[in-house]
Amino acid sequence: MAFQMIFVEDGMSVRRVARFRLGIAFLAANLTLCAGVIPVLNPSFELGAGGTPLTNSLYSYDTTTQPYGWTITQGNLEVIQTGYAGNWVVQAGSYSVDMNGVGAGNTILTQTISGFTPGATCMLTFGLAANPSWCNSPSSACSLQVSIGGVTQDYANIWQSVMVFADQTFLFTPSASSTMLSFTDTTNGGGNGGPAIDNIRIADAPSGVSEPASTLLLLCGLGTLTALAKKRRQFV
Ligand SMILES: [Ca+2]
Repeated sequence: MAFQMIFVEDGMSVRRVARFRLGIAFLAANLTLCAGVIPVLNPSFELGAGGTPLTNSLYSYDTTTQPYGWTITQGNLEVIQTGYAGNWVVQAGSYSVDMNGVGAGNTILTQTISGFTPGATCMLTFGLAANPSWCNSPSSACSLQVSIGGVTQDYANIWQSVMVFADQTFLFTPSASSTMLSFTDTTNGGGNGGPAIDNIRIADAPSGVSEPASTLLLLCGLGTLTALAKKRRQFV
């Protein structure tokens, strides 16, 4: 309110005050953080149904046993221990997920994540690799689609002759306190192996990282403030 009064006293019009308030609103919206670390159940796929420790297991959408905290809504997947077949690795713990179990393809793995501040920008981080027995050349590359908080990211040309996980990240701004996280194997052709995931994390975005839409809004806010500051100097 103090800023508004100063500008009005300097001869600012009601329209300019409104624009200034809009700029402040844009800035406030884009400075809102994700409320720290958002908990993900069984984020590293170390637990089976009921929270018990895993063994190498095939999980399907139509079985009652699902990885703890997660729901397979289509197809099937495998939770695989490091060292399996002599070439399987993990990013954290002892297990990671092969998004294609046996032949089905297009497996969808979901978890409803809660604890968000609506409108706050968060960052999803996950380890991504390829099953080196199946996705091991450009012609047999696999693909994955990841969705959360209204943002969908596609990862194509996933292939590795030697399996190694690498972090993938993207920003999203949920509009509600809970939102669905989903991983979909979008590889064509089925097979018995696909993209691999592990170590799912959700937290505040590091400072200096902005999603494109937020950046645009932030620039609009800054542009409005800059223009008004110039106008104000003219009145002083
Ligand atoms: Ca793991």
